[in-house]
Amino acid sequence: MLIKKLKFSTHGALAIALLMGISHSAFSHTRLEIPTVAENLRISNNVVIGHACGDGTNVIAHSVVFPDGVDSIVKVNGTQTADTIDVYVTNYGNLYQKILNHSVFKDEDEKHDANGNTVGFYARDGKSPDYYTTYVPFRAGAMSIEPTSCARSVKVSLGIADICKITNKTGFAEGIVNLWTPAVGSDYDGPGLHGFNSPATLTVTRDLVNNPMDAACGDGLDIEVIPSAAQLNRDMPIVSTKGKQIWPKP
Ligand SMILES: [Cu+2]
Repeated sequence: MLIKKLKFSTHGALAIALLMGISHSAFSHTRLEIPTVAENLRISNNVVIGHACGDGTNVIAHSVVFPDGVDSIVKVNGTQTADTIDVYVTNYGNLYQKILNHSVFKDEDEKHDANGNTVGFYARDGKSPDYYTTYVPFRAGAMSIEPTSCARSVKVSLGIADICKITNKTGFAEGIVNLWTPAVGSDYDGPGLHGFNSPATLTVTRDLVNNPMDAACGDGLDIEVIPSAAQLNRDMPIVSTKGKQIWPKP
């Protein structure tokens, strides 16, 4: 990509790109390799780290959270509802597993909730340079859309941090961390930062042949499930297997 060959910082290049009318998405924010999948299909996928925190920086740690479906925010056609995700998904919970891979980050682990369900993972002790694209593999289990519902798609928003320098929360800044989180009022919103309110998502589409919608559903409903602020505050930190919180610094 031409832009990548220029010796500007990501953000300098961004300003120029904006002047040229190029979408910011051309810079490969952190996203999923496969952002859309049919229901009832288990896939291996990757979080794709598109860049670090500017020229000369490395992503040295990476933290991922999936909405747990317990207190998650659920939206229907863009509007928040009191429904739980169970209204639209028959098997929500524990759908995601880390695929072990020490090629870039030497230490990793899943994050589990009180029921032992995987609600995220972290990878650390590595270096992903600003000019590299790094794949962090995980398995996305087969999601089943509730047949009696009118859901035609379910979009799962992730909370992700690409950490270039380990700080406490007050140290979050450009050049230090990229927070790809939904802005839901958690400590990890990152207002003003590069990835503000720009989470990676995985959209599951209904299999209309094998799981047809009732005619009364019309075009159907687009559902979103988003981690709550309380969950992000609980699950975004990287805690070592010995129980020590590594990021953010306490
Ligand atoms: Cu970006």
